[in-house]
Amino acid sequence: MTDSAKLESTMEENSSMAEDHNSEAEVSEEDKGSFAKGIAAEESSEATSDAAQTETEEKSVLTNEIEERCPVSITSTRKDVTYGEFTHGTYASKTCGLERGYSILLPADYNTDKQYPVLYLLHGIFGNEYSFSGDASNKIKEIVGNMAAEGLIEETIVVCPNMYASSDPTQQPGFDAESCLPYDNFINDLVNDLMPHIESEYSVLTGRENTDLAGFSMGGRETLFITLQKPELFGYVCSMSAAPGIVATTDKFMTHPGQLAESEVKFAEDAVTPNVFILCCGTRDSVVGTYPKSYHELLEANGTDHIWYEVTGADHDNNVIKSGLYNLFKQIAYDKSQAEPNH
Ligand code: FER
Repeated sequence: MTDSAKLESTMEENSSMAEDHNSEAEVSEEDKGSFAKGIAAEESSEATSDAAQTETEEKSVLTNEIEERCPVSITSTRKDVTYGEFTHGTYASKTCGLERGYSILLPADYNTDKQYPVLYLLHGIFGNEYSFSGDASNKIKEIVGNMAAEGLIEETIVVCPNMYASSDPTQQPGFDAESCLPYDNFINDLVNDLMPHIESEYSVLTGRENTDLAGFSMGGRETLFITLQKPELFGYVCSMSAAPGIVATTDKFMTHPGQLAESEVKFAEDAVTPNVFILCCGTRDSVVGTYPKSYHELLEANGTDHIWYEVTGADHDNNVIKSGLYNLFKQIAYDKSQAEPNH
């Protein structure tokens, strides 16, 4: 049985638990891997044709239209593009009182004479700083590299932290309220420890116009939470397949006390807010279901501007990650082109 099949069968078994509010879902070690980086997606639409790898392929058109699927031309390995590689670093987290790790994707020609925008990218539950860097099928390197090579976006540094910000190195994530607290604490670690570290150690552009935030599932939930709490820090945001728990609810895994009241799921009146704030999810998400849509509805009811879209047919998987990152970068490209007509 593949990881994906096992996760699906876990989902089926657990669906009977929807009404049993006291049950805690049991998840095997293998399934934990699937949560962290998404269920392995069918890559049929990804079949790399030679045509997609030539320079004659169609270039992306700069519009602000959302495209449900990331084009194959953007996820392809192109002969004429040199891609960055992930490396690993650590920082002193005052928040946790620990040295903590992150993966970082620097552009292939990273050069301290230049300064680069930064995307902070947050993993799913049971993940760590290797969840994205260890999964080549999410095509992060290709999406960033190809869109920069096309001149759509600046070459961008991608930082993948360990989002489990516990001061107890033995604490483990799980489907209960206490085990989730370190995820909710990540906002402090990010803002007070990791961002200052990245800004001092690497040649980066600072400020909201140059700072992006995205995350998948548990990372999508914290992306939403962090953005609502600190909207002035991030110019461009994408919350993908966000997990439940922003507001109080009980799903098939656990009872969530809620990070915010429903009336708080909005930006403060006078807040400086992101230029682009995207929420998305697959229409066939077997893990978080319609929770992302419910966040969209809550934001809408509370008058908070955002873009909401669904990826038709996608599950809790890399199709959504590829789509979300592509559309985030596409919106950045469009927004920058409007702000700087000569760019
Ligand atoms: C939950 C459902 C889904 C939950 C977390 C998830 C903490 C996260 C899934 C993932 O990150 O893939 O009830 O509670």
